[in-house]
Amino acid sequence: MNLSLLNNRLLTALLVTCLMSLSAASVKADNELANAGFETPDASFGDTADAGAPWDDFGAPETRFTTSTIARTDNQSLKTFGPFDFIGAGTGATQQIPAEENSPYQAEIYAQHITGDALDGGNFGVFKIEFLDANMDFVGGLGEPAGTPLVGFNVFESEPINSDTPLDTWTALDASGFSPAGTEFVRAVLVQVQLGDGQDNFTGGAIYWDDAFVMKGVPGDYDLDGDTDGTDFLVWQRGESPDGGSEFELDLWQTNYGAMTPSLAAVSVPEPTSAALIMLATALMLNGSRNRQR
Ligand SMILES: [Ca+2]
Ligand SMILES: [Ca+2]
Ligand SMILES: [Ca+2]
Repeated sequence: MNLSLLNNRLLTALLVTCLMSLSAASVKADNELANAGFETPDASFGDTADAGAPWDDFGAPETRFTTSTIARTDNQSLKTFGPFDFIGAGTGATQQIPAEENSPYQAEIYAQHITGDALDGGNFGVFKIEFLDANMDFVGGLGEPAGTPLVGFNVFESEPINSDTPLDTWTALDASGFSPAGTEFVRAVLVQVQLGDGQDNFTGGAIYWDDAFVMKGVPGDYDLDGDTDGTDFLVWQRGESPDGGSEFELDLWQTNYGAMTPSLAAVSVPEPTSAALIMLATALMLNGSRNRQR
């Protein structure tokens, strides 16, 4: 085979790769949650007491869910408030999806409270993920909960939204975590807790939620930031990954070095067009240097 034909084939292959990466990069996110933006049911004619299937509501009977025109994306978000039971119970919504064991899961939601209905007292909300086995029981095992679980154990919980959180702005709540052995499902949970004094007083505030996100991340991503890079090696070395210091995890890291979850690849580095241009430029340089060698 002559060299220029080989080079042409190389160029063609690289171009195809570039185009494939372009189309892959422009697809947003493998979010595994359905109705993640709370766009259904349509609440344009008023409140609804439904969080929107396949989300399941929970909380006291006084709980109300309201799809709101305060939305981060599209037309609606989910609003939680109450329950007005004076005992500080939680109210919120859950959704569970199939999951794989021993895997990183990226989980996030956006939340805000607003001027005029701000969270006060000790009232707060959190987002979390819980890993369940085939019987829908909580799975014990790897990882430590980031906070005190409100529902079950082996829960990965975000920082709270509370009276310290800036008003009138969407704040990302991250609840990423590792699934233990035996995991069959991951359950996303958003919860608001309204405290009372046990009698007839309660403090106030509502929370708006939008754009929940759960997806399986890349193996070897031990700091759960969506990529597998040098920082993850350091986390593994310090023994802070689920099975830190193990050969198994080192192999996983090596095999997946440079990998990135599709969602992050879509929204962050590298710019797809510049990546394609760099690859094309590299191909042309290779082509040029080979031609000169002849
Ligand atoms: Ca929305
Ligand atoms: Ca990482
Ligand atoms: Ca990183």
